[in-house]
Amino acid sequence: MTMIKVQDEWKSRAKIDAATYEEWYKRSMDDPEGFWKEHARRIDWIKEPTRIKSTDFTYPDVSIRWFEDGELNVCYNCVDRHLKDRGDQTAILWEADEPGNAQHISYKQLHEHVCKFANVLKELGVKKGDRVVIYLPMIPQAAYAMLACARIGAIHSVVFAGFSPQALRDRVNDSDAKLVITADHAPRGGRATPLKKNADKAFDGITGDVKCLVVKRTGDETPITEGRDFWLHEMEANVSNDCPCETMNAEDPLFVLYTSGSTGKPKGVVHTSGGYIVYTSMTHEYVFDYHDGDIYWCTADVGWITGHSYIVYGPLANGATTLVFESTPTYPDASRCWKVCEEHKVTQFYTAPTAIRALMGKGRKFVEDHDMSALKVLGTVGEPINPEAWNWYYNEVGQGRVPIVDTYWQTETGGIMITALPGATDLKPGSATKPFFGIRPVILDPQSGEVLEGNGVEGVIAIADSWPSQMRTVYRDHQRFANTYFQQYKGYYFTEDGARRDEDGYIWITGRVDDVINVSGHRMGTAEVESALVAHKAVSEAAVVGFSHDVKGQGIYCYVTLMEGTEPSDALRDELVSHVRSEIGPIAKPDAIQFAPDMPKTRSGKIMRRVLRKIAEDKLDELGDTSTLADPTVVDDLIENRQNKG
Ligand code: 6R9
Repeated sequence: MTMIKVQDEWKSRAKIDAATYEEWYKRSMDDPEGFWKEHARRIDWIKEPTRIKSTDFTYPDVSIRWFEDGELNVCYNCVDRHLKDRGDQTAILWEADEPGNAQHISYKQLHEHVCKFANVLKELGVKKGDRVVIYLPMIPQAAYAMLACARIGAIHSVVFAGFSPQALRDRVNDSDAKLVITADHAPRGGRATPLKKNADKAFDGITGDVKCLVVKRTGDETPITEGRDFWLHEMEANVSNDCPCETMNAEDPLFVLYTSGSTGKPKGVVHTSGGYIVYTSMTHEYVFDYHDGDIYWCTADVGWITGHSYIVYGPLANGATTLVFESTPTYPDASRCWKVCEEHKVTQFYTAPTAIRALMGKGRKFVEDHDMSALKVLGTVGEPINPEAWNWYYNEVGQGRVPIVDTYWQTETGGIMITALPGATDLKPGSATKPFFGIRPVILDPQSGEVLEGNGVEGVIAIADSWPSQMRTVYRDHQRFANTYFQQYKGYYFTEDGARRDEDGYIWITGRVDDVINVSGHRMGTAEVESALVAHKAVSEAAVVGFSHDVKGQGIYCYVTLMEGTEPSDALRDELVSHVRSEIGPIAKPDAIQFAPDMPKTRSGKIMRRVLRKIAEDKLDELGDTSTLADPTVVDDLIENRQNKG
């Protein structure tokens, strides 16, 4: 297996070399209290914490608290504390959908925008502890809105702007939000989504007195409901640009973010203030080797955890310049990312394997001829990266002179857990490599739950002890939190990912072991797609599985049993595809729908998903034992009627 050694230049520039990594990692394991007490000082506390770590993974009484007697304000740390030394430095570099329209927002300007935004929230009746849903495209106001909530102690819940009205409505209702913040339109890739109209559809089923604050993005015609909807620019004209920061306890919630699991509705993942900001700022600095003056770009959307931790909170807490990108990597063509890197002299570029594969597929002509000499670190996140994509990223984008950090983590973990450090870790294409400080990964035997010690082992990956940015609970459902992550393997946080540790102690993530699929780096519960399908009047039963897809990583394959008397047809197939799209959003669009008169069920009535997965993958010689099926002949029909996966 190829090993790419740390180059001298990476080492000489980096804040952490191999010896420092070893030393700090050992200390973080031997003395977590001391280690985190010291590193918590990277944050400005109103009251510095004396109680550092109070965590217990014992099922069912799981409880996780960090820095619990500390007081701080996260917005202060991301904005105000930088005014003295870098007030005129760019905080947010906004690259709009149409090329050539970049805007630089300095820390001073950021402060003013955030204060005004916070005062508008107050005018609308938002108070400490209230929930605010943010449904915005990638515009600076998305960051202002998040920071304004943090400033006054409101809990934000960002809903990805690509989600449907139905998904928005569920999240507003589940979190009992007081306010929805949206924009008139959301331009992306040259086309504008009427976002406010989507929000209006969601409002049709929103229970309770919820107001709507609207950001004017394009200025195109937009319906406004008197008394419920308010324009941000109108309200901002009448508020002061001074707004004090609320004093928050370290364990006060900062935000809720909904994410898919294997069962039921998406879970509201709760992150709190102190531990989250300590850990995200620290990982941002060391994983990307961020130095003053760098221009850092993460292409994620603020609707996902990567956008929260590594576009907004981590970078801004470090006083960084963070690039906010409204467009797509292929608009107007596949050279967009490299043009932006060249124009803004981007030093760190962080994206997902699906984007890398899509760009690789367009050919090298789009990468060539761009001066990306400012680049110092490339990052990837969201799913396992295949070695071909890794090598292309390394050789074509990085010209073989820039390290790649493959960062493994989850919505639940708040920040990066397994990753290389640019000046410290020799690289292996496809491996996330080593744990970050404070992370104690274990590989468990999936059946027995036993810890597989030593190297050259494969199983599932769990974490043996807490770290500061770990999620604290599922919003309003602590039992579900304990059951989901701590019940199966007692004493561990279970990631629901498979992994192996190779002969050199390097960790390779092999993918989800539950019913979550990963489509273009977006997490999706197969159960969610199934429940959207059965909500259609023609469908009696549905089973959804993932299959390998060249660009998206995984695609969505649906088996659908129709109601008695309903005839299968291509028109119905199209209708079901658009039905799922409108229930969940475009990212959940099925790649194939197969009408299945019967499902392969065990005698106890459980659908044998293993068989469905193999059929969708065309791996017919790997079906395994089907003799325990109630009716094994069902399988032949399924094989015969396999669908083209488009
Ligand atoms: C940050 C984020 C989490 C799931 C996770 C795993 C997969 C993320 C990965 C990776 C292999 C990496 N995943 N990073 N797999 N290598 N570097 O993506 O959060 O949306 O919650 O997804 O993504 O399967 O369990 P989230």
